[in-house]
Amino acid sequence: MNTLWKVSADSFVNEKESIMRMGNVYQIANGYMGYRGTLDEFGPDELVGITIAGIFDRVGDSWREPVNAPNGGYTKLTVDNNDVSALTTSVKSHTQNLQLENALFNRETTYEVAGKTIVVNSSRFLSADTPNLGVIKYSLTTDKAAKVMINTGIDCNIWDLNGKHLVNLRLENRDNVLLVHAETNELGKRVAVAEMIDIDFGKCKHEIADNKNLHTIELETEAGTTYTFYKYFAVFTENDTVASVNDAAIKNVTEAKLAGYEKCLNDHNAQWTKKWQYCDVEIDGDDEAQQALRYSIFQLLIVAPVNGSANSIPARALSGQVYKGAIFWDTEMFMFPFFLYTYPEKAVELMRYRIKTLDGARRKAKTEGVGFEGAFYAWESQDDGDDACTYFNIGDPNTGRDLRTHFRDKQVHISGDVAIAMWEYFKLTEDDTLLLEGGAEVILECARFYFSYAYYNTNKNRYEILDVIGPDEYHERVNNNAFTNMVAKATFEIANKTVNYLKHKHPDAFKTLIQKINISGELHRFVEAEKLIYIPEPNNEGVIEQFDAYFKLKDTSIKELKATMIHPNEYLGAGQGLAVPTKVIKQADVVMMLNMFKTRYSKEIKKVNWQYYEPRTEHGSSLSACAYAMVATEFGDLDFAYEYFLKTAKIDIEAKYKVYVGTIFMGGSHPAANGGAWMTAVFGFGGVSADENQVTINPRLYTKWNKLQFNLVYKGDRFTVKITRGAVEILPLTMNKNSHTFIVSGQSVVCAPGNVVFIK
Ligand code: IFM
Repeated sequence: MNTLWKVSADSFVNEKESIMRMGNVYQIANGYMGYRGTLDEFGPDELVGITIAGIFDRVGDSWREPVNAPNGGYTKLTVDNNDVSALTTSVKSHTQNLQLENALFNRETTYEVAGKTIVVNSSRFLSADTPNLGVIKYSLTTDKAAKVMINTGIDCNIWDLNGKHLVNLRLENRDNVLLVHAETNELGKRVAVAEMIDIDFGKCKHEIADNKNLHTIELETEAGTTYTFYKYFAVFTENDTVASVNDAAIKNVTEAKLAGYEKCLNDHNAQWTKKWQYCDVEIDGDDEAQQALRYSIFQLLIVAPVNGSANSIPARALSGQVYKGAIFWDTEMFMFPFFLYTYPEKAVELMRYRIKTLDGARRKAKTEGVGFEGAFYAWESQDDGDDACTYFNIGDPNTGRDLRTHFRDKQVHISGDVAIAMWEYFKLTEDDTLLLEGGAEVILECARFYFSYAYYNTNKNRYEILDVIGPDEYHERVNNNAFTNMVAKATFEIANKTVNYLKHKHPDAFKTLIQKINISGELHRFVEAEKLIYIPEPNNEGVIEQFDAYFKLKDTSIKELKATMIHPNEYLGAGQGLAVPTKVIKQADVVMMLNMFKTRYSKEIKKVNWQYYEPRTEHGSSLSACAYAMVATEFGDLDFAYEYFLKTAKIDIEAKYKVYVGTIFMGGSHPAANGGAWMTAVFGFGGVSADENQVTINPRLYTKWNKLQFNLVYKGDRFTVKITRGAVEILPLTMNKNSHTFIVSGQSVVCAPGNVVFIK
């Protein structure tokens, strides 16, 4: 297997921290659920987690979080009455790898048990073809005859951060299909896991022990013979549109077993072939960048929502319950562009999720602060759109007290982020069904929210947005954050465009919509606000002030600031944080704005602001590096861009990230940074941008790279773009429906279906 298509380890480190990080690196997922990269015999203490997308639960006053399913992938052996586990048995060798081409996790462990050598192999995948299904091939070989007992089935000891989420667990055996079914604690939603094995050796019994529903297989092994069996497990919840989750799970595993391992794997592989055809990016001349970027893309592909689910992608993907499984602006601003430009059928689900949760956003607007109009999306959004973010969202490790944070009530840019993504989808796909399905309503409600939040400064004849948090979360309750004001302006602009579009193209739908939300008397306000909203402009040196009076803050270096920390996990923001009185910022803020609104700012302004803010940015959020990388490509410092590109691209493959903020555990994967890696490659080094008229490519190939090749979808048609030094080749698919204009380094070309275009 090509090393650029896999990640691998050749030892097992028996330490909690390592097991936790490996669980993230080697996770597999299929949009429906994620399965952490843990070993077959592991349990909750090793953070085994099968996290189900889109189903949440709350226990007592603890945080609401996604539900982890009972582990249908569990298998443990005893050899001559000795338990065999990488945790307790002598491990002679261990290798594991994750195949990126098809999301297959493999492990091989050789143990020494009572003078005998036993080799365990297993491969697992979560079907990309049948989302509820997981499949495992498990083999064992002993070097001498041995008495082996295999315990395999469903482990109901579940790792939860704030659980126990499943109540009334019932463990059954229905004609050799093991079934565990239960209800969620809060809403009583039904969850079922079924498991079946395909085994042709040993004596098989059913047993319930230690909260596990098991097949126990006794076997006298022959020296050197390999014994292989297959496991099929299925997870269903009440969110699946099935009459009975139990019956659906049983049916699913029964059919899978009948089809057999090879067929299940082939169907799964076929889906993966398609995913990579749509989404791969090739970098020639730089294996490190290639592998990290491909791994980042892989991370996005495994968590792309199941078609028709209207689910979105949490900030820690499906790597566990961290960050409450919540959806942040990370999705729209950092992940969505990847899907929009490569896999729009997934981008549309992300947007449907925001339509589905619009009522939650309306509830939040009404109840937050003095009460607002329109849609104020949840900072941490779960299934119903209500905000999972608490008012005291971070614990102080010095005092043990919870800190008042204003992420929930003041990070108002979230609504505009949603509106912008919604419009981008329409712009680049020309598909207006999403607007008609509720997307237009989302946009208008977001504009309505900003209008009700904005303050009209009569002296200055301008609208201002006061008392907010911008992307830099270390400075709370600031006025006129440049980023937020720009996002609000863009929202008004988009709302005005939406109105004009619907009025002309879909007058009936327009009428129905404005009646439904009773907004006709307010539309003129959006036109006025678009014009009159205050946008902080560059000062004489060209620097844009991040918010009112930012320039008056103390200029301390990050090093100096950090030297005064009492605790390594201490949070630098909130009320008393060390960064609050200083210019030290957590993450890209003005630079994020320059990246989002590229065409509004010159190269010089980008450079000046990058240089001003970069030394003051802690990059304390994984969202920061890619913004700095992309803006650096814009003003031509490709070495800086590359440095930040590697930071964002390697975050999850290297897994060296911090896992605590304050007292909060947040060890999981970083799909926003993964999306940032793709954006830096394609938008940054590839110089790609698109609007309703054309695709623009201004290549900025990094010195080390010989070729950058990627795939794009534009208005439903697909293209491969190859950038080499001094040349660009565009390959439109033969099955494309239309010709499209590309502007390559200022040269306009028409790309007709099947006609390769070469530009020197
Ligand atoms: O959305 C981000 C935020 O910008 C910084 N803190 C972490 C959140 C989730 O990734």
